[in-house]
Parts: sequence; C-alpha cells; structure tokens
Amino acid sequence: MPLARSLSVTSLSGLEEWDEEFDLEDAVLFEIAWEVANKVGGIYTVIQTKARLTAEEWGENYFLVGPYVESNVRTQVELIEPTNPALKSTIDKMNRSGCKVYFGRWLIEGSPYVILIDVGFTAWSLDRWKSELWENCAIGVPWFDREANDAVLFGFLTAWLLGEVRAQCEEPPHILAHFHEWLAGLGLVLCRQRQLPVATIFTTHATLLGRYLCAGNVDFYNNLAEFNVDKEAGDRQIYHRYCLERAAARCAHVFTTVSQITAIEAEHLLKRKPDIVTPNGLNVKKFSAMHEFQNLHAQSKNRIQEFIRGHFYGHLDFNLDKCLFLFIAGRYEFSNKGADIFLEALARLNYLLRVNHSDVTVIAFFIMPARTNNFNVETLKGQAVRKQLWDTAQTVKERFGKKLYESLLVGQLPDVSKMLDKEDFTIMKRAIFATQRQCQPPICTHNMLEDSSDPILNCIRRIGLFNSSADRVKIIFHPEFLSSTSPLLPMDYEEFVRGCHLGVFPSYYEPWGYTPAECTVMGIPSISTNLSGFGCFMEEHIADPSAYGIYILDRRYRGVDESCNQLTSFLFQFCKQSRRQRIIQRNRTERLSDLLDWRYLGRVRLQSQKLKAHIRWCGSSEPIYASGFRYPRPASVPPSPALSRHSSPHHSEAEDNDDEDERYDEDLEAEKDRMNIRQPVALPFKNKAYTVYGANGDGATTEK
Ligand code: G6P
Ligand code: 1S3
Repeated sequence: MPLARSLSVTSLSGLEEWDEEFDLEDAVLFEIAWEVANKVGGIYTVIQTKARLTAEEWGENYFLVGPYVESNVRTQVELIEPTNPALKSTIDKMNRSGCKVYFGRWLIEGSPYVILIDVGFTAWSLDRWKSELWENCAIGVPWFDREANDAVLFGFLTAWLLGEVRAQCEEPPHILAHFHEWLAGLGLVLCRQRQLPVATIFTTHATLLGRYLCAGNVDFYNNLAEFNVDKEAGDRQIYHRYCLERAAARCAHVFTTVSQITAIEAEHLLKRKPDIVTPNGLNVKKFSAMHEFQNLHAQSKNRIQEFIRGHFYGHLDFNLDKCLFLFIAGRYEFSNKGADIFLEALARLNYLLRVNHSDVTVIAFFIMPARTNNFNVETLKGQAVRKQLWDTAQTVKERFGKKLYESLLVGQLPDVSKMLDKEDFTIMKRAIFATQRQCQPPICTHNMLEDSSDPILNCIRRIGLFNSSADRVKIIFHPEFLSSTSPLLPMDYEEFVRGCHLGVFPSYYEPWGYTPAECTVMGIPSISTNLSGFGCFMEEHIADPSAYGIYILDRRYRGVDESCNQLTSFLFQFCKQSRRQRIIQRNRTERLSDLLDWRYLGRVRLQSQKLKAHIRWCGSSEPIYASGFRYPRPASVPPSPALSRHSSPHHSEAEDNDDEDERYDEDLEAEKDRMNIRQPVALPFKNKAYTVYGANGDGATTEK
C-alpha cells in the first residue's frame, strides 16, 4: 500500500529524537509561503509585518522560504551568500542538482533572510513529482492547473531543502517549519510522509472551499456541517487543490488559523479543528504626538480632493469641504467582500441624503483590481483639465502680482479695476470653456475588459448611481491597486487610507480582514462585520466598538436586507457627524492600534516537550488579550443606555475639558484589573438567502 495512505495524519509522531526539553535559542525556524517577497494578498501582509519581531526573536535562526520572482527580487531583495554553512552547502548541492535556489535579505523592516526557489527552473521534474504524489498520496494534479503545478514544484523543493539542511549538519538542529496556506502545504505533507524530524505547523488563512462556496449562491454558515466536501470541491474543479490543503491541515503537528470563525469553518471543511487561533497583527508605528496622524489625514485628504477636482470637472457643484470619502478595497470578490451590499446601501444613503436636504456629498471609492487595458481617456482628461486650470490661475496671478508690485513701487495704491486686462480675461474664459463636458463624470477610471459582465458596473447600472448632479452619493471605481507613480491618483494605499473618512468592508467571507485593521492603526474609522475575523475580535475585546469608530455590521443574525438597512444607518449617522465629532472619533480609533500590534497581540512561540511541537499563545510578556481583556467605553461617552445606543461620539463637557485621555487611561487600568472574559458568539447564523436588490428611482429598495 502506498505510504501516505497509511499515514496517521493527525498523529504527532515523527519527532522521537527530539529532547524532552530543548533550548529554543538553538532551534531553527523556517517560515514557508508563496507570498514571501511576493505580494498576492493578505498573507504577504502577515509575513511582512511580523518579520521584524520574528527576526528579533530568532536572530540568525530565522529563514523565510518563498518563490523566486525576478521582478520582485530586483526591487525587494538583496542577494547574498548564505551565512549558515549547512544552508550554504544545501543550496550549493541543490543548485548542482538542477535547481535554482537563491539566498538573500528581504529589504523590509527586520531584514529577514530569505531563501527563494525558482520553481520554473525545475519544471523538468514536474511529471516525476506528480506521479510520486499520486503513488504516495493519491492526489492527482491536472496538467492545466498552473497554480497547482507550481504548488507541486514548490512543495517538493521545500521538502528537499529541509531534508538536505538536516543532512548537511553533523548535529542537526531542531527544525520548526511553519507553512502558510495550501500553495505551500505540500512541503509539509512530504516532510511527514518522508518522516523528517521537523516540527510542522500549518496556518490556513482561508479555506479554498469556503471561499468558493461563499462566492456562490449558498447559505454557507448554516450548512457548514452538511456539505459533502468532496463533491463540492469536485463540482468546482478544485478537488486536487482541496486534497493538498486538507492533507496539509491533517498532517501538521500543529494546525492554526487566523480567527474563531475560520476555525469553525476549518473544522467542518478540512475535518480538523485548529489547535490554536492566531489573530493577525500589524507593525504599528506610533507617533509621538496625537495631532501628527490628524495632520497626515488633512494632507492626504487635500490630495484626494485635488483628484476629485479633476475627476468632476464641469460638475463641481458640491462643496468639497463637506465631502466625505468612503472606500472599500481588496481582492475583487464581489459578494465575499460585501461590495454588493455596500452598493445597495449607497443607493439607500443617496435617497436619505436627498430627502433630508443634506449638504454632505459622499464619494465612495471601490479599489478592487479587475482586468483592464489601462486608464480611460475621460479620466485622464479630467486631471489634464484640472492642471490646465491651475496653470491658468498661476499665470494670471503672476501677471496680477507684477502689476501690483509696479504700482506699489511708484507709491500708488493700485486701481483694482485695471489689475486684470483683456488678455487675462481671454485666458480665463478659454480655460473655463475647456471645463465644459457633455457627459457625466466617469464611474470607472479604467477601460474594463469585461465591462458588460462586471459585477460592480452591472450593479451600478441597476441602482442608477451615475454621478449625476442630483446624486448626493458619487462613485469612483478604480480597478487597480493604488500606486504613488500613477498618473491619475499618485498615492500609495497608506496615504489614500489616511485621507479617507471611513473604510467600508461589509464582507460575507473574511477569515481575518486586514483592511479594517489597517484603517484602525491609522486612526480611520471602519465598518466590518461579525462574519469577519477582525470584526469578531474587536467585538470580543472592546466594550463599545462603535464609540471607537469600529462599526460592526450584523451579517450573522440578520438577512441581507436587514444588514443592508443597518449599513445604511451606519453610513447616514456617520454623514451627520460634525467635523469636531469626526476628529474626536479618529483619536479614539487610533487609540486601539496597540490592540492590533504584533508586539502585544501575540506571537507564535514554539516550544517542545515530548509532544515535539506545541504552540503557546503569548501576548508579549503579559498575555492580557488572550485572557479576555476588554477595552472600556471611552470616558466621554456617557454610560446611560439611552445615550450609548448612539454609535457616533457625542459632544460632551469631557471633550471640552481635554481630560478625556487621562480619564480614559484610568478606566483602562480599572478594566485591566477586572479582566472581564466574554464568550464568543455561538452559531447558528442567519440564512444567507441571497436576494437581488434594485433601488428604484426614489431610492426605495425592492427585493426580487
Ligand atoms: C485633522 C486636521 C484638521 C482638519 C481635520 C479635517 O484633524 O488636523 O486640521 O480640520 O483633520 O477633518 P475631516 O474629518 O473634516 O476631514
Ligand atoms: C486572506 O486573504 P484574503 O483577502 O483572500 O488572508 C488574510 C491574511 O490572513 C486575511 O486577512 C483575509 O481575510 C483572507 O482573505
């Protein structure tokens, strides 16, 4: 019988030669992921933000293993000779055997060592390895699935690397190998199948099947226990990928995931309950003064306003100073990421703002990459027209200034009526004529390749939000990640987030959700859901999240229509806040950043006793969060139930006295003492019963 079929997948065996106790100082940690120095999604953020702390803790004994992608290496990695002799001989040996393995330092905070493997260079081994995989693990990978082929190559090469490192040492160290996600999982399966004495950890950041099922019309959370997983995977043609993922989860000595909700999902879909939940953190940079991040907001907001001036040229009939910038960003999964209910809520918000004669204008950005063939002409023209108006104003200003100067030189006050001459007026009239526009300001900044079937565009067509003058809600769809070198909106993502007022992430499927976490550490309020890892985590650790600008939408116990109404209400309440209230709320949001710092949030600390590898969840020296710490409500929000029902901050005496911070700290300490523990909310979930919405002309919504 093939070896792996008889493998006791959940056993913790294979590490018999490990000591009862060993010094962590001497252990070597390999962290293996497809997103090492290779940005694809959230796993990159996990590894990149955690690197400094992990490198500090493990020093010379920490190595990241990822794929070699030349364009990334050119910009992010300094290639060097391996420092460790065993690693050097391993890499040399592999390279002599027809592989291309590189060693270097990843140029991010902590400068961790990276081992990068060129999987394409070893493609000649693919067929052989695939048949070995079939022989030993009964997993057949079809030829046409390029990603799965890469996973096979990467898996065999990482297992080879780990085995070889041991072989090159006279006294092999204790090796811990932490694999992320299915693309890297095969290396783990092979380590177990070859019985390498390596302690293995597998972290899933989302399950393949969960992602696919949620994206379809399936009532996911209520049927978790019912799915025939093999059939569902087969129906979606991901059976082989699913097998790789499930094998990794089942074979790992320690299996982890990023949130409680994904732990439940993994238990049902991967048939193993995670040993531990390890929430994702960030590398938080604290400013010495509170006003610094507020200043950054103002600076970035000015830059977004400049873009808006160009984008809406000829239609700038709204007050930019009363304009709120909302955004959603991430992988383009229309319903998983909640873009569907965000659009519907925007249609309802538009109606509410109109009937209430609000002077607020909302501009909602959708930053989700889709297939395009570059920026569209109308969008680029907008920025060119804005630039031209600016240049015209400068020219006239200079001419005006010169006349004024000359008049003052001869000791006369200028005759204001003669300061602008005919030529000045001609230049200005020409510039104004250039701003005439026959069409509405564009929704989409790019030429979409699949314009007619694009879900965001189709939804906008249905709800009728076309950036018309009467609309109080405008939409801009930027189907590409932001970049500071863009000719259109030259800002990187962080700058953009800082300039916005609210991040909106009403996800249906979101194992963790870095986007609202990033907003929080930058002091920008956000909306997430109680189906996202982040939302649940915040709900668990903060007494009154909305008072801190953390709005958590209920997508568990409410139907889609109800959730959509709740989202509309959050947005409408937010629009009613004064500038002062927004500033106070941002201050509060920013205070939560410590909660999301890797330094405090916790680190995966590996220890071994006879059980070989077990993870102790620790939050730095003081594991407060693990033991149920809860942030109290901010001091300036009155404790009365009537008032605390409001989710926006209230102007109170406390705010005027400027002593809110001190009182808050006292409250915080008192709360730390109490250590109030709250149980996570239990299943079941409200039926997803997905319905198609349509906002008719007056903004009322009809369910079909
Ligand atoms: C920051 C700046 C203020 C600015 C404010 C605008 O707090 O320090 O100078 O007035 O942002 O806030 P808003 O919410 O209107 O963008
Ligand atoms: C996944 O990336 P995603 O956006 O596809 O991993 C992230 C990091 O753990 C997580 O934050 C996110 O929810 C998952 O979905």
